[in-house]
Amino acid sequence: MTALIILLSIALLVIVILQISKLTELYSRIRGEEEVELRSNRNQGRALLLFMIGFLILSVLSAYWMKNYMLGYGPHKSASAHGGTLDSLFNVTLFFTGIVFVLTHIALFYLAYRYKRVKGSKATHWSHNNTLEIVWSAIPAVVMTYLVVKGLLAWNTVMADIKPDDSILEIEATGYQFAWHLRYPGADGVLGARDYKKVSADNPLGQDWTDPKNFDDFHPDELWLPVNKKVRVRIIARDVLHSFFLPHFRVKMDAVPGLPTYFVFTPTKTTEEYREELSKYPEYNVHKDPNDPASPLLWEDFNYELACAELCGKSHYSMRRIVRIVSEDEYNAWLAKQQSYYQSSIRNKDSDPNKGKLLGFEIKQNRDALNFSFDKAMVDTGIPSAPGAPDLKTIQLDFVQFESGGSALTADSKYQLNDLAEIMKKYPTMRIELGGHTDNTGDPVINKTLSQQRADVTKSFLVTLGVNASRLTAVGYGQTKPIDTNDTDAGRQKNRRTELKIIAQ
Ligand SMILES: [Cu+2]
Repeated sequence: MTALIILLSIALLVIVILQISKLTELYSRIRGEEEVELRSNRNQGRALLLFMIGFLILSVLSAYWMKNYMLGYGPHKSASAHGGTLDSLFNVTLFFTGIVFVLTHIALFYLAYRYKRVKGSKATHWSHNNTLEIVWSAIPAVVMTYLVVKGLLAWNTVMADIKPDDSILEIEATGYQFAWHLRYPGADGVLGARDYKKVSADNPLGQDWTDPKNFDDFHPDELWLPVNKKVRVRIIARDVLHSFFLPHFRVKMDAVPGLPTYFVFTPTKTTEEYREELSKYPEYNVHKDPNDPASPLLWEDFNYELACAELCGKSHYSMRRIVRIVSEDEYNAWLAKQQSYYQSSIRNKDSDPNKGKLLGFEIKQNRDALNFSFDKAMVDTGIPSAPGAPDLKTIQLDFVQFESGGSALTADSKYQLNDLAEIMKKYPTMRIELGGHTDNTGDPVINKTLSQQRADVTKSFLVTLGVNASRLTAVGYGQTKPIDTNDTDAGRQKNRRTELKIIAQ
């Protein structure tokens, strides 16, 4: 319906214009051609003047009207340390181009009015004027030099890389069609190595799993940064050109396939502080959905965002990611919740080159777990508080293992035995029993002998680590004390174990 009305209006307008031009033709035939032309010149000159005044006033008014929505003005002062430099550079440029904008428009329309054709007047031919040439070459040259020098100085400040003694957080953003894949360095503070040849379905960034620095790297959905901390972002593209854009921080850098780039910046305003600033402006005190008074106000709903500033394909818009600037404490709490990509998605899968090997971080996790068990056991009274309550004085040595069928310790067993020796030093009066256990496959007598040999080997190893033999008792229980069913593989595996019992504290 609307379309039909628009079409009809256009048709009517065309008819009106045709009729007017017909009228003018008739009129000029009556009044004489020249007279009509002069009159039309006069009218057009005046119309151009009117247009100029309206246009200039509206240009200024619309900028004023929109000022609280524009980056750099109102609540949108830069939220990064370097942003102010760029904003002031922008304002200086705006000042000069603003003057040129107003002057050229006045000249354009006023001259069209002033030098309209008048009866009897004749144009003068004016071929050259040295003074004018000098003036309109020199003024722009001086202004341009000033802008370029100021811009260069700003560029050098903004684009400076980190200094060797800077304390920074280095993260990585990889652009691909159509998202930003973020990577954080984890507890070691260093991003692990990557190689594009290793990119696969379960390794989207091509991380090299033989590099231990990759073990704690994690891939969050949102970009969280602590306020007032210098951040260096490594920017990478996996397919086409993208552009890493944080408008509120005046950060923008292209992500170029095959050419890693970076940007260093320091966020200076938390998300909360930015919202608070927005809340002071009426523009941001309206509901997100104007028809729903239950929807949040615009300032409450505000979040910083990471966008892609390169039109990279049809789903380009979906590259948006939320950015949160938080206090140091909130940041650390968030960090503690993040899971390493390697540990949650790769570890001990077929694609893990370290499958079956004990890694440094696991040795540490095992040590922490063993210490925790002892801490609990040493404060325990030994009297079970409830029937079926776990016996805290009995601790499984899950990482003390033997070559299959024999009594030789596997190479990785030394880690947990070392930890145990340390604990024995910490509690010098403690005495323990080392118990060897098997599952029920094979002959019970042979099983008992094997478990005794294994317990003895464990004891001897601890003695070589400096634990007095009198504090250690080795007992082979064979298959007599299963802790799980012997009917399944998993159950049998649990039953084959080395267990220690605290006999005296
Ligand atoms: Cu993109």
